[in-house]
Amino acid sequence: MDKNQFMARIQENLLTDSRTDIKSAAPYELHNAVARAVMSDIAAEWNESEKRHNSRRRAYYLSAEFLMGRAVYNNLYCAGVLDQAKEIFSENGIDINCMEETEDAALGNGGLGRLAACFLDSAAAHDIPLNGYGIRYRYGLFRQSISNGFQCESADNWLEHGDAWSVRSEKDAVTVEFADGAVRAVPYDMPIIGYDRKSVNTLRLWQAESMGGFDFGRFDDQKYLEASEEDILAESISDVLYPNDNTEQGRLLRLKQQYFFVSASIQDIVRRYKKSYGSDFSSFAKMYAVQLNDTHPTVAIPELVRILMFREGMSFNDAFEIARKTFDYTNHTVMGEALEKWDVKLFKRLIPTIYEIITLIDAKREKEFAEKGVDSAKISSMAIIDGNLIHMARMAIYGSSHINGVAALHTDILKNDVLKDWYAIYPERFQNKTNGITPRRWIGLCNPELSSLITEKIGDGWITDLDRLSELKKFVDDPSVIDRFNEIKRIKKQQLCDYIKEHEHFELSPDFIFDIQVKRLHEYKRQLLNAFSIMDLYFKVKEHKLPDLQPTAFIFGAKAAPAYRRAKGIIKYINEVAKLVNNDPDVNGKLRVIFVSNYNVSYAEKLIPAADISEQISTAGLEASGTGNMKFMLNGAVTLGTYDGANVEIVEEAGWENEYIFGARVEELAKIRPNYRPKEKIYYTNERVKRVVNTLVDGTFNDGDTGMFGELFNSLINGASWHKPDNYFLLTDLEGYVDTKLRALYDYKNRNMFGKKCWMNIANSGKFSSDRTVKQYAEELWEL
Ligand code: 26Q
Repeated sequence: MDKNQFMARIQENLLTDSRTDIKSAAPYELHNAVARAVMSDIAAEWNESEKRHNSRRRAYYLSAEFLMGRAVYNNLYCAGVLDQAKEIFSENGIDINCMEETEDAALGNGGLGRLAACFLDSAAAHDIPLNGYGIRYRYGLFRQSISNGFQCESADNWLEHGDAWSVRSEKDAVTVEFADGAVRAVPYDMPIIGYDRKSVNTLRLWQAESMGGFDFGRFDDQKYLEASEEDILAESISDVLYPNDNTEQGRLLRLKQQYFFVSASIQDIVRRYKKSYGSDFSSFAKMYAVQLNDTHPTVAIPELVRILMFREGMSFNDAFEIARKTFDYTNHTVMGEALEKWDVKLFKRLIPTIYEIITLIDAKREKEFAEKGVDSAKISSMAIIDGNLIHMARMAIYGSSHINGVAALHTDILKNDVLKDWYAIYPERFQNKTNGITPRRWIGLCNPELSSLITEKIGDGWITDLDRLSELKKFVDDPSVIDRFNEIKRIKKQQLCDYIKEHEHFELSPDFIFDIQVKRLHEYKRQLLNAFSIMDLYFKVKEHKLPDLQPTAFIFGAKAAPAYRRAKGIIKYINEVAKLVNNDPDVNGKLRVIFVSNYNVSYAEKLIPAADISEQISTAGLEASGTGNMKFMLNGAVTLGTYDGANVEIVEEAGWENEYIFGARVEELAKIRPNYRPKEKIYYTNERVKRVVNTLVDGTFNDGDTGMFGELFNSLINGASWHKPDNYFLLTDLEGYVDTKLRALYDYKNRNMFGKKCWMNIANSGKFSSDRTVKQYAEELWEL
């Protein structure tokens, strides 16, 4: 559509849907009018893509989370009409940024959900037939506000102004059966607009509704609440996203959510198969590949078996063979507390048939292992049904063709440690697929200034072929190019300052170094280590031990799971550090600390392009990959990080001289761990460490009498009933961390030298495009 048609469509939509016009419309009305204009513009291409993909082998991505973020700018950009939209808005005296007040689909917690969103974008941009299946949560990840330094949560009502980017497909609704009754699953389809309209794929999200609906009998008996009871119970299934990241919580409703969306999706895929290929299922695994995004959708394996057996009349063995060929499983974590295990009783109560099928699967496994000569102790220690628990990862491995880790180091840890027994039996099933991020959202859209510079230097092919960024290397010794990069970085910092001033009421200067740590709050990600390092710098600045330090702003953003007490204590601690530092006139010209509230995808798009230093400081071995690290790299920040997850590959690509790596490695920690006594060996003997750690308990700070800081102190020094002291090795790494951080801060003073490091990060970031990742999935797993 050209600009005039676009304008005409917007006007017509405003008039018919909102009875208004462009001059007097509210931001959300503008948003909806623009969205519907784009939707009608792409409608034919959307159908055409679906048809084209249906005639060949295709893949489905099953995920409990899709962290899509705001759709409007991305969709305008990928559909190639963003500039037109900007013109239309400015010609009418409207700031296109006004639509930032609306719609931001946070249907995911963090890395795993955002990865799913990046994969969908990449597949569509390269015409790879990949569709997503998930849950249409009524409320996404909670909104965070900070009150007196504490996190407060409120509901994320993302559908408040409607859902202009979805199409409800009533005709494809299916029934999902639970032992205590059935519910209706109604699909909402979102178009995934590939860059330059290469193809338009689909994200299908299921909403739970009641079968019967409103009960007029009860209403007539004046039982008004009971009349709606069935509706409320059914709808509760897709009500809210569980706000846990990397922890397992074996709740009934969570299991209901999983089976609900999985059963609906598998029924949908089977229906499609029958429509295209008839009732002979021998080609099912030839036509479809289904990727399980962690274990959350793993009931898909017994669910497909159930449907093939009880609806299509197949034998268990034949059905299971088809399932095994169809599914692949991605593991995203090595942390014990995140590995899903479900109570047998819960399963039996909710989905008894699925439980029966799992017993058949486990029996088959035992037989197969015995035939392979696995000893009987191993056969039982690897049980899918182990005592009163069902191990979802074990079922996922046994019932899949492939299992993959998400970075090279992570896959090695799976093979040699966490899943070594499984690797011994099925070495051919294990693969690595290093994560990636979509360059469209994570530079093209969020950093148009840097994108223009790159395009000026190497042309515009890089946005869908990110390896081409390596052509930037030849400009590294051209000071005028580095100067321009530095100028752009300053512009992005200024933009962030303006945003933070408006939203956090906090003033920051772009002359400061921006050192940023944004990610979910978790002990293993070690935001507390970062806060400790700032306290160490604070003491040094006060004692005039850091002459000519370049002023530095430490920026944090993180949500803590609402029930994760320690994580919430860490947020309070960071805010206490911020208060002390920012209000101390002896240091606040050199150091500033800010915790931004409600960190989400849209905030990330503003923070990441403004960073000089990217904090990636997880305990070695525990961050499976990380993907924020890649976003910072692509936008020209250096990594200050441990040798963990994809940081390992970032250093490999960019060169050691362009990153700041510190801390104990996986092998060292394995040696230290058995006899680690941080209190005796570090705390009592190292005054620098002691002074910083003591700020938790020596009255420097106030936790509002919650006891949170005392508990954090104890977790480090004394441990707890369920873990040893300092199990994330903050004390081990603190000094090396601060020293490395200082090296980076002093290096920054040489603006050309530091700018070159940033430039080399951009030039070497090609590997971390999710285009590369998705192509590897397509070729090496799905065989598309
Ligand atoms: C499980 C059961 C019940 C409730 C919640 C959960 C749950 C939810 C989300 C468990 C784990 C998650 C999320 C995990 C996650 O985001 N992992 C991250 O995945 C990224 C993409 O591969 C990696 O880059 C990160 O390193 C990894 O932490």
